[in-house]
Amino acid sequence: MGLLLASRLVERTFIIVKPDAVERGLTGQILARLEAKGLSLVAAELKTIDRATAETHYGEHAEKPFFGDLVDFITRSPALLAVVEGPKETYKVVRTLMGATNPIDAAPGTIRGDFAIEMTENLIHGSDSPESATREIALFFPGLA
Ligand code: D4T
Repeated sequence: MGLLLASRLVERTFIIVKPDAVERGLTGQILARLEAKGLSLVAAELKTIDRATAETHYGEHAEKPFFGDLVDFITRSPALLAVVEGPKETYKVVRTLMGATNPIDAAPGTIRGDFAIEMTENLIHGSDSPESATREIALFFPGLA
């Protein structure tokens, strides 16, 4: 009974191993960090994101000066789209492993802190809240939502 209840304490979040990471052959290392932490892969697909989906995904940044570059970047070559699962606040676990958005500020030991140096090319996306995770999983993996 206790085990059954514990197994239900799960939360899913959405990640993108971005084109720069796939191009640099870092996909395995990035996924290994998430798995070593205790998160499980629920779904994964390697694909080039189309512009319309990228613009929807990054809609909150539509008015920002970096929006065009961001969409060009995220659609330029295949990315690994994935859903990962863990305990409560899994989105936060992933964000902590990712490190600060700007790799200059990302702490050593984080994915961005160890492998990235430029702002746009920051290797990984992770949903920034459970609500964002629900929205993003529905956008990229409609069959799972
Ligand atoms: P993502 O969404 O890719 O996981 O990144 P974050 O959640 O850590 O950061 P964000 O939404 O603020 O930024 C999205 C994406 O835009 C790039 N970016 C951001 C950029 O190129 N220039 C900028 O000034 C900012 C703020 C990097 C990540």
